[in-house]
Amino acid sequence: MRAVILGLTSVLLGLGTSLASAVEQSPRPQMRPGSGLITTAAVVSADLPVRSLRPQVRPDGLGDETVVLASTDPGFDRWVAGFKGRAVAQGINGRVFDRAFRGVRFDPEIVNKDRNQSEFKREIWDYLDSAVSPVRVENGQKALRRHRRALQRIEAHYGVEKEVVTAVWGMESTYGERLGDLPLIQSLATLAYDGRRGAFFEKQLVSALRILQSGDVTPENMKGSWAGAMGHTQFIPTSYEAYAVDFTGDGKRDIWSDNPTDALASTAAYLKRFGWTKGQPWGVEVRLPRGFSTRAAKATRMPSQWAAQGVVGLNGRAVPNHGRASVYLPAGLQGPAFMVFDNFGVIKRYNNSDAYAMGVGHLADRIGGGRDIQASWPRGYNPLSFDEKMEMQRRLRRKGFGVEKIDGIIGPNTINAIRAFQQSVGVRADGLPSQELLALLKRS
Ligand SMILES: [Ca+2]
Repeated sequence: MRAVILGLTSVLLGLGTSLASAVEQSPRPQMRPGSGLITTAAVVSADLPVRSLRPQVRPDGLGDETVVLASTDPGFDRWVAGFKGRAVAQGINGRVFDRAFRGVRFDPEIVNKDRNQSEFKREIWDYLDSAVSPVRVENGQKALRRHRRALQRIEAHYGVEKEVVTAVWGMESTYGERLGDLPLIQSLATLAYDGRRGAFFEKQLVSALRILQSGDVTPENMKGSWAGAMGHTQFIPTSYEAYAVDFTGDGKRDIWSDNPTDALASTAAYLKRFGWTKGQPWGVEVRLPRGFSTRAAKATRMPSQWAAQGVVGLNGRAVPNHGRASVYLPAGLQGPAFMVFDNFGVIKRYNNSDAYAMGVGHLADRIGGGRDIQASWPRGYNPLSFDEKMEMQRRLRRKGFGVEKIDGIIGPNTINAIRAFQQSVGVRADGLPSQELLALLKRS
C-alpha cells in the first residue's frame, strides 16, 4: 500500500489507483489487492499501511464561511444537480437528498489530500514501533477495561476475541480518539465529482444517502475521514450497509457515538463474516531451520508438518495445531519469522496488507498481556527505545528542527527533522532514529 503524508506529523494510507472488487468487501477503502506474503524488507517498506496514524482534525475548520465561499464551484453545483437524478433513480428520496446536500460545497482540501499522497517509505519495524507502541498497548488495555462488559458480550455473540476487536479499534481510530470529523456527504461528493475514482465514490455516496434515508444517523452526525471511512472502526458506506449492526438495541447502527459498542460489534460481525476462528492465533513466532528458504515459507502445511521440517515454536517444540499455516517473514530471513493461520487472512479482509494484519494481531496479543516479538529486526542500525525516541525528538526541537509532536513515533515529520539536522552537521542524511544519532544530538 502507498502511504501518504497529510500534514506534518501524520501519515495515512491513501486510496489506490486500482480499487479491486475486494474493496467492496472491505470496511474501508483500500489501495490495491495485497501482494501475498512479503518476504523482503524492500518489498515490505512499499506496502505498509500507516493509515491509522492519519490526522482527522482539519486546521482550517469546516463550516468556516471563508472556506465555503472560496470553494464554490459552478461545475460542482451542476454535477450535484445531475447526480440527484441518478440518486433518485436508485431509490433516494428527493427530500432526503436535499437535506443531505444542504450546505455541501466542493472541498478543494479533499482533492488535495487525494492527489498529494506523497510516498513515505516505512520499514516494517518502524511501522510496528508505532502501530504497537507501548502507549498504544497501554491505552488498549485501558480501553478494554473500560468497555469490558460490551466487549465480552460481543465476543460471546460473534466469537471474536475482545482483544482483537480492541486492537482493530486502536489501529483504526486510536480507540475512538480519531474518528474523522469531516462531513461525509461533502467529502464523498467532492471525490465523486473530482472523478479520479468517480464511479467508486459515487457508489459510496449513494450508499451514504441510503444510510441517511434509513435514519441511522443525521447528516450533521455523519462524519468521517476525508476518504469516507466512518466511525470508531472506519467503515466505508457500502461496508456499513452490508455489515454494521445495532448491538445496543436502540434500533440505530450508530458507529459514530461516544459509545463504541455498535462500531465494535460491527467489526466483530465483519471478522466473523469472513471466517474468524475463535481461539486461533493470527500467528505464532517460530524458529526456522538452517537453510530455510523464502520459497519454502509460502507453502501451506499443518504445524506438525512444519515441525518435521524444523519450523518450531520458540520453545523448540512443534507449534500447537491451530490448523493450516504458512510462514510469514516480514523482513526476510534475517528477521523474525511467524507461522500464520487462517485468522491472519481474515484480518486482511479488513485491510489487505500483511503488515496491517500483523499489527492488529500483535497489538491484540500485547493487549492480552502477550510478550513482544523475540527475534530482532534487521534494522541496520542500533535502535532507540521509546523513551530515547522522545528524547531525540525533544533535542531536535530544541535545536530548531521542527518536530511537531514529542510522541516517540517516527513519522515523516520526525524523519525530515532528523535529515535536516544531519545535513546541518555534515553527516549522511539517512534519517534513521539510531543510537548514533542520539549521541550526535547530545554532542552537538
Ligand atoms: Ca445502536
